[in-house]
Amino acid sequence: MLYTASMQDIRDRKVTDVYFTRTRQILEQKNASKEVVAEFHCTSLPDGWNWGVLAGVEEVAAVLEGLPVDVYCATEGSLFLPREPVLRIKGDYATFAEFETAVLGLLCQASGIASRATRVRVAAEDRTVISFGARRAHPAMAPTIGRSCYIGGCDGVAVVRTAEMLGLEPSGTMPHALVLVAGDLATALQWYDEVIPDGVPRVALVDTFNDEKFASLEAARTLGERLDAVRIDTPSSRRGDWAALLHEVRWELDLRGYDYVDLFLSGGLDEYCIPKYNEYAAGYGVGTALSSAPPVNLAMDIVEIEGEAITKRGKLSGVKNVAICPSCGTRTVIPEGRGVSETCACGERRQMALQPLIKQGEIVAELPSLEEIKSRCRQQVQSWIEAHPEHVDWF
Ligand code: PCP
Repeated sequence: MLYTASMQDIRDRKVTDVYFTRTRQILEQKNASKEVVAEFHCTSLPDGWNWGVLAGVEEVAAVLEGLPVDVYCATEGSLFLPREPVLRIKGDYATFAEFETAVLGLLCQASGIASRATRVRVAAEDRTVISFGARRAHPAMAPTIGRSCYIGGCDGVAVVRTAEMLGLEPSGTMPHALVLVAGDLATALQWYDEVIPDGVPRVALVDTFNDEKFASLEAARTLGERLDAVRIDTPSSRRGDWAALLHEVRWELDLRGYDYVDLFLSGGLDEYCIPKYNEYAAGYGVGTALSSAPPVNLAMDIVEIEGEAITKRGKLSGVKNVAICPSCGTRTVIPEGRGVSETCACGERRQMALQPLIKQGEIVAELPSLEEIKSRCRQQVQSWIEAHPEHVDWF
């Protein structure tokens, strides 16, 4: 069996920290539950990140649907900053207390992966990025991890079931195992070309037995114009000056007329090292950096009880929203319903980030498609870094 919790387990309030169960029991027995508003936000982002991207909203909606609560939420794929609320739940506390663990788990992990994927995307510029990270996480998590990677900017995912759920074609090259079992690269490549349907790119893995330069030339001679790319996954023990090796491979391929053969890189890649290879690479396979991205440490805090603004030490009380100017991009956390001007200093009408998602258990928002979410993410990150180029500060 797999040690995974089902949707039913979550809906049955079993995926909860037990102190919430006990709190609900106490409040029910004492007939003391109250109408509260709880907000989700983080006070900082992991690893010095300068922006976050919200993911996991569709799953949160599925978990909270049917509860007697109202939920406001930023649209999935939206950029957010520390201290900005991204989600708000209003209702009788006892009715939703036990969902805090699950809702945070969904948002924190998915947003961490999506946010890291945006950084990888920025680093890779317009090169292809494929999510290779399923092998670093529990297999039951592969689809949600792949979805977050895709939202954040990956062009494809390697796992078959993930691609199926997202409506994509899975992307992949060939494993070292095929070259090893075939006995040599040329045989593996010929078999691949014979068996795998046209339309699937022919990408030769060139680091199994021999030097990448000579193996790349062998691959190009073997498949000629049918070869799309070589994948260079040099073991870390042999990397040395990897950029110099890539330069050499590119040079030798070009010299012999194989300039149409792209270089696709994988193995230990992240947003910090990718810029060093952009001069040579047409694409990257990124695994651990994405699937094991740090979670965004969102917290759920009560900010209002029975209509009165109240919260714990270190937090701001009262219901809030984020007023964003679509023209100048200014973002301001404002107290909601306190008559704060809807007009930005630039004269444009500001838009509120948090919008109704669920009203008394019914999903009232039209959930955006995956492509809409991805495109929102791309546009918002692009606008943000155009306005704040100093936020791309890691390379
Ligand atoms: C790739 C590469 C990395 C895997 C993918 C994920 O594996 O070697 O180890 O990348 P990461 O380092 O970013 O997590 P393959 O080369 O396909 O593995 P195999 O040896 O099975 O062929």
